[in-house]
Amino acid sequence: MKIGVFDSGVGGLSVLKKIKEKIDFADVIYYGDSMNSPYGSKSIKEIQELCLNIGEFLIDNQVDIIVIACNTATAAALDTLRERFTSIPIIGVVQPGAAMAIKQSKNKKIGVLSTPLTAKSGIYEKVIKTLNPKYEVFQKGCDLLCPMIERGWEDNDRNTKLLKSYVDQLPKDIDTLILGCTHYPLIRGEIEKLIDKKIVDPAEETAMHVLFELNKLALKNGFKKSRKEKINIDYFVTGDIDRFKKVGERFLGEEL
Ligand code: DGN
Repeated sequence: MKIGVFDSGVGGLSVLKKIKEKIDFADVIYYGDSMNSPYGSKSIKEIQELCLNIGEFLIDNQVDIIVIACNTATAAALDTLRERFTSIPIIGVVQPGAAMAIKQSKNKKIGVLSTPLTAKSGIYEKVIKTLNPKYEVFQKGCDLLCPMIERGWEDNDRNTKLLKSYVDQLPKDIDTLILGCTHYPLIRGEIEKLIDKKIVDPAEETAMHVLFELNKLALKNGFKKSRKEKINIDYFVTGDIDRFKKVGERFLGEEL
């Protein structure tokens, strides 16, 4: 079986990391559209077109499932991809993250840090309120975090102040915070130092959803799920490969 994972660049590697921890019987094609990164500053239409092309590429390469390992791309293009490609399951990171946050939150007040586009789309609020209208959702778009994380986050006063300025714009009484961008797990420790809330990383729950869908497919199609010593991952990158490798290794937590 083969999983297609894509992102605007390296961010999705933090999702791939969790998939690798949970799934040892399927190979992966990872598509990093780093030439067009960041998606956060593009229009919804542009992101949809880029994602449709990537979807076609992955389907041509016979993947059994597609994972949109990017909150921004999920917000802009999940529905578009599901409408166009009806033959395989397509999973975004938002729904799994939202469902996990609902399970975690006791006072029904959830905060989300994300790119400005994800925040503006209101996708977390829409999905959470569809699951349970009693929850309140507060989204903050953080325009500067992605490039800083890619450059390598430096733990200094200036960066802490900036991060704090974003966190402080969320209401004090939320009890759960979603890391609504696949870059943010890399600074989870720094965020935790500033805010004493339950933290939800949608990547973890996304990996569980992928496992669930693959099990369903295996049952339906009679596929054998043979455990592999090491799964095969093919990387396709539209931008600079050396940079992808260098930055991506921090996201994946191992050599690329
Ligand atoms: N990491 C992506 C996300 O989860 O939204 C955003 C990356 C980007 O395009 N800036």
